[in-house]
Order: sequence, then C-alpha cells, then structure tokens
Amino acid sequence: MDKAVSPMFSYVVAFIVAVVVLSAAIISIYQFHTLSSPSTTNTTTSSGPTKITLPVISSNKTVVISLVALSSASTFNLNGTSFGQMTIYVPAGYNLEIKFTNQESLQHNLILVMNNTATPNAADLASDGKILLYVGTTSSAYTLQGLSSGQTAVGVYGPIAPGTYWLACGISGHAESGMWVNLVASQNVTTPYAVE
Ligand SMILES: [Cu+2]
Repeated sequence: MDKAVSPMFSYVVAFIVAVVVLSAAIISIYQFHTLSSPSTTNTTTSSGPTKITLPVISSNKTVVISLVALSSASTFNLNGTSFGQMTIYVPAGYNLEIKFTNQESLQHNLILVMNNTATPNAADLASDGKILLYVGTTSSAYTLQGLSSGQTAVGVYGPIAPGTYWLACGISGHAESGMWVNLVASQNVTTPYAVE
C-alpha cells in the first residue's frame, strides 16, 4: 500500500513550519533588542539639587563662601562644579568673605563679577560685566595670573547690592571653559545657601 502524501499536504506542512520558524526568529530578535536596549525607566540616579547652607558671621553680617579648584574634578571647576551648575544665594546688603583655594597644578584665581550676560563669553570678563573683587590675583594681572597649587587667598566685598553675579576664574578662557558659579544677592534671601 503506497500511502503517498499529497503534494498539497506537503506544501501546507512546509508553509506552517516556515511560519513557526519565522515567528520564533522574530520573537527572539525582538527580545534581544528589548533586553539590550537601554531602559528608559528607572535610570534616574539624580536625587535633585543639593542645598548647602552657608556660614554667616552675624556680628558683621558676613557670608563666608569657600570655593576650591579641585584636582579631582575637571580642570575648570569650582567645588567640582562647572558652567554655572552652582548658584549661591546671599541676602542683599551682606558682606562676602570669599576664600579660594587652588589644588590644581594650573594657576587659577577668583573674581567677583556683576555680570551683564548670562554666561561668560569673553576672554576678559571685564567685557561681560563689572569686576568688583580680585581674589588670588590683582586688577592688572587677573587675565594671566592666579594662585599656584596648594595656595589659598581670601577677599572681602560688601555690602553687596541686589543683583546677579559670577564668581569666576579671571584667567583668559578659564570661565568660558566652565570655571564659574552664579551668585544672586536678593532682599528675599534671609539665610545664605548654595544650590548645585
Ligand atoms: Cu582658572
């Protein structure tokens, strides 16, 4: 007895097998893609801005601001922040005692600028606002010279008028490369703080 399978039946079986194999292939490619794609959920590691209360010498209404060019961070950093990532809020009318330390081998200084642009965009920051204080440098040398590695300098300015300022490195190109923080003096601030 020859139980010959009809050609039509063979074609149908072949077709079903092909569909199953193709489906399996598509599913595994899809799963691989899903597993290997970066997840768009649960990747948020930031816990939001960090708020730091700044010390005040109440007897003479002085806010103490300490900034360090860290050797452990990018070259043009202040306390590890760059490009205005940090904003310091102080009460208008207070004095500022600004302590600057340079840990890096590259020289840096710190100047207080009442800025008239949103971000530093000139090699000489005098073009971006009015320079009010020089820390670790002088009014004639700030675009060139600063503290050497391991040095600390302190400057005092005040009383500060309401407005927006930068604390930035005055050496040509350093602020443009990110070495600046924002400072806001306002009647609405009672306790000075920094946000980064
Ligand atoms: Cu610098």
